[in-house]
Amino acid sequence: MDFPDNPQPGVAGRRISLAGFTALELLVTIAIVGIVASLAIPALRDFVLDHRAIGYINEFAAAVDFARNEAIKRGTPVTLCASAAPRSAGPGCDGKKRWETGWILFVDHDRDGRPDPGTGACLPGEDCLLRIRDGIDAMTLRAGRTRITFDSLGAARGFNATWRLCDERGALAARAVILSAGGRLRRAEDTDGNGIPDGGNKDIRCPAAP
Ligand SMILES: [Ca+2]
Ligand SMILES: [Ca+2]
Repeated sequence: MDFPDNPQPGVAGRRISLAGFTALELLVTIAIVGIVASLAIPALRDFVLDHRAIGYINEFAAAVDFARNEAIKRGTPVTLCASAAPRSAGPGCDGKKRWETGWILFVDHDRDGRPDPGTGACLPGEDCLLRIRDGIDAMTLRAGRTRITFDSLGAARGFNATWRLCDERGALAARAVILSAGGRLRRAEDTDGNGIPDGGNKDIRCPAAP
């Protein structure tokens, strides 16, 4: 078999050159992707966590508003409380301040913080469950109170408190809402400008591990 004297050196040379160029391109691309990812991933993580936290605190605020409005509309006390097993049969307030486990919202005629058994049809004079919220992972919602009971005028005397929502980022990314005795909920502000919302004139604090 005859072999050519010159087995197309130009082609082989181009291949080596092409392969080298491709490898270099690949390295540069990987480096750029790495830099972009190192910048983008924390921002994306913050975006996702912020979105989740805002959605959850808004949902809590909506539940507080709903409880207050129902108390006024029905002319009877309504209670919102933390519950560790909100979907259990006959759920109740668990007496803990860990609202992230879930909550229940119910007509509470005798203001005792217990959804007393009734027909379930919300008949006049009986307690009944109005809303349930399941627990949430990887965040904490804590307050100095285990429940809020609105009276028929929409006031929450004796139940004013600050609810602190924290995730893995700690107090600097935390959110908080404050309930007045008058029954109004407002967002906690950062009055001293250190990036941490304030409740009761001092920075709120987050649990060590959500
Ligand atoms: Ca009751
Ligand atoms: Ca502050």
